[in-house]
Amino acid sequence: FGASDIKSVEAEIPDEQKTAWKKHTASGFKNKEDFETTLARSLYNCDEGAAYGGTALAFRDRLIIDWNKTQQSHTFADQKHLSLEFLMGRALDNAMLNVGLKDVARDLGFRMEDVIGIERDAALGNGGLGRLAACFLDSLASLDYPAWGYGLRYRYGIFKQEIINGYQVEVPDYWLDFNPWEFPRHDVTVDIQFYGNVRKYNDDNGRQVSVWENGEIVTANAYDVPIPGYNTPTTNNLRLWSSKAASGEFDFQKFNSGEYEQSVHDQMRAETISAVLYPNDNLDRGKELRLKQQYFWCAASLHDIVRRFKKSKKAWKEFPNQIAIQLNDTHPTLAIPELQRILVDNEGLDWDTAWNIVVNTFGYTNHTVMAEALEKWSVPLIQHLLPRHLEIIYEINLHFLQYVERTFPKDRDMLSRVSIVEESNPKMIRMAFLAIVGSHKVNGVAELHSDLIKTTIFKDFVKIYGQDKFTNVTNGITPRRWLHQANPKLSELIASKLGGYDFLKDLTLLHKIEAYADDKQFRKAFQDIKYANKTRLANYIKETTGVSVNPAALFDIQVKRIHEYKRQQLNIFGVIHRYLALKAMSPEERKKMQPRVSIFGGKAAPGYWMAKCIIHLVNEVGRVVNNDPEIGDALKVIFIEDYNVSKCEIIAPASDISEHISTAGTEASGTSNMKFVLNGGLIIGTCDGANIEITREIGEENIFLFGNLAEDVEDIRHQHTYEGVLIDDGLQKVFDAIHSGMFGHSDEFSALTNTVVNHDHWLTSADFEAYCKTHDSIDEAFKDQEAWLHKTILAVARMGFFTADRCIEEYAEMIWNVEPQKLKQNGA
Ligand code: GL7
Repeated sequence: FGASDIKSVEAEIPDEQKTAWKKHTASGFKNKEDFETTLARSLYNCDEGAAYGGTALAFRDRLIIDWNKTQQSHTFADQKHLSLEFLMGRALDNAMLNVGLKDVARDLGFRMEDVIGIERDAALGNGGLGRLAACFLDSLASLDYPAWGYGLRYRYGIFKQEIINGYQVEVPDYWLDFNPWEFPRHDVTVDIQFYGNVRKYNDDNGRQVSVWENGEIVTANAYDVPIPGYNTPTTNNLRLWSSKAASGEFDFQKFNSGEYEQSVHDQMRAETISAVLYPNDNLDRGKELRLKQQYFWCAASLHDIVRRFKKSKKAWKEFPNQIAIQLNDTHPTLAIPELQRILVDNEGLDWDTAWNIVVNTFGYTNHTVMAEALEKWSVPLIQHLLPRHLEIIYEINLHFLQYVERTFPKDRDMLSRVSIVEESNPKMIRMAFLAIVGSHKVNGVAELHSDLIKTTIFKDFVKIYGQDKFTNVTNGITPRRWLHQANPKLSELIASKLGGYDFLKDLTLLHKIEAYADDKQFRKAFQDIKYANKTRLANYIKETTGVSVNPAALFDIQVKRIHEYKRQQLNIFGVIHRYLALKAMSPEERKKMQPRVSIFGGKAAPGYWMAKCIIHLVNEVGRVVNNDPEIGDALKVIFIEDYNVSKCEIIAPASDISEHISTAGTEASGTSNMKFVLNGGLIIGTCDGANIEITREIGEENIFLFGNLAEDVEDIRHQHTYEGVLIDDGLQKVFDAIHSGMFGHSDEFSALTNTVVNHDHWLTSADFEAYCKTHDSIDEAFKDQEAWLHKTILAVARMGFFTADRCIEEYAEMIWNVEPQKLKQNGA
């Protein structure tokens, strides 16, 4: 093709594509060669895969120019976001929308949805925590903040979920075979050390010097991913590290001495570090390889940051003014002793000067109060893997405890309560405590959560450091992906009333659509869009599960990681309760009931037995209910396989009701609650996480809250322990049905029912009645479609607060002390 005459090739191109090509060539590509190299083949033999590849490469090239300009202009002063997870989803659609050329691409002659649908999700995260990091990158770039994300380039992201015979089966997610969005930086490598020993000596000035020596070296290779801002040339960078065996003398020696096999083995061992994302959400499992991942990534990132800082030739005391590092949960906490090590051991700063720099550089975001998710590492493991870091952690702890002792001389227990080193057997390092001590600010992710950390797990630290060190930044979502991209028709409708798309950068402008809540034409359009989105999901459900669902039914959706605290079990028990009630009715009575589709989706961690039982029960209930001829459209139960970011883009716009029903006090914030409301769905929820602020913003008449309050949960658990669990009557009927074998062999579900009967730690029984009653009132409310529509419009109009842009502005002002840096139009 490359050498042939354009005329002869044109003859083979289908007409519609030819016109598109011509138009596109005129508007984008400079000449035939430019076109060929970008698309890497001609349009005439283009299938959807090739169309995706070509379009992605074309847009990638567009991004590179702005990316380079941005990186040139943001030389030294930046924020750095250390996150083990970036749940990015697909890039092409987002790149097209942010760059503003989606319409050009549409002309290429393919259905854009099909081309976009070819792309694999970049699924380098588990759930909300990883997706939050991705939303923040979008906001940072869109608001012109100079910022980098640093993460790991996992070869395998979160596993793909298949449902086989109603059970979850995990399949590896090898997503890298074609990834046009990453650029290997062969010149950016860092050697990372593990194991070895610490040698001490006194230098000429009598100062003790520590040298970490011997051990094993693994090389970190940088891969960069451009992050385009919306409607701005600012294009930031996400740097992901990949592990490789260190090349150099050591390997050569082995190779030359005939140990070829051994050198291959070393290679594999090294590559294992960045091979796989740990699939646990809100659970800590202390595995050595995970600690290796953490250090590998922290050390590579800090080396990179320090290297760039040193180029500026500024004094070390300037470091915290130039650089802010935000720790996404405790996973990057080793960055604290690592920076202290660099400053003291490598750069020769004295301890206190170095420590001052460290503390002023870091901020720590806590994302959970649940004990099982709080990271601890055993002292012997750290001693073995990172001997110098353990010394530094002990020294940090010593200085800290001396300060505590001076300040609270009478509180004898205080020292053991707040010590970074837990005096257990084996001793454990409490990473959250290390993160607090090593940061100048600590924040929670919703008001209730930020209050809870101050009154429970970090109570003593508030006494020690004062209130000011602790703050709140309520989570948010990017409206570019979660409104404009996922729900283009709604975005367009809003734009038509607000006179353009400014609201995508200032979401508070949404409040202006409140004026249209009673506007006939607007209401009709809004309702039609919801119906179309539900139809799209119904089609997807039909294609993937074979079950037909009626788009006119009430769509009730709970999609998120499967976890006992998120209480999908409460939901499915409620569904069974509804099914039993329907079965007990006469056909006439049944006809009067509000038809419902209960939709579930989410992955269980592979080792989380109870979560897998829940998935199995949902699928078995679906099998029975969906095939019950008496029930028909009155109730359908769907489990959507392999829930991920791109599926959420189809699901979030299609709900009437979504469920955010965690045991009060356990869900730090939740972010899908925001996505669903922003897309015109109401929510049923507990008084937990961001639900509380959503209620405040949208009005309590527009949300369905139920259940015990966080402040009462401990007392109820205490009661359960000492007086036993009282099983709700309705729930007892559900259990009886399960035990009767209605949904398959009841042994399969005994763990699920027994845990409620024995402890009810998650208050499933305690909240069951209120939950079912609230669903009844939802049915009632949904019958009045006019009033329902009014509620949903008001709710959308009032969601402005939940943009991730607001979060970034709060972090920038309260924690990083930075300002945006707009690129000049000429890129200078
Ligand atoms: C989480 C919280 O569980 C979730 O409520 C919150 O919205 C999210 C982002 O702040 O962080 N904490 C956590 O450990 N995971 C979360 O998703 C995995």
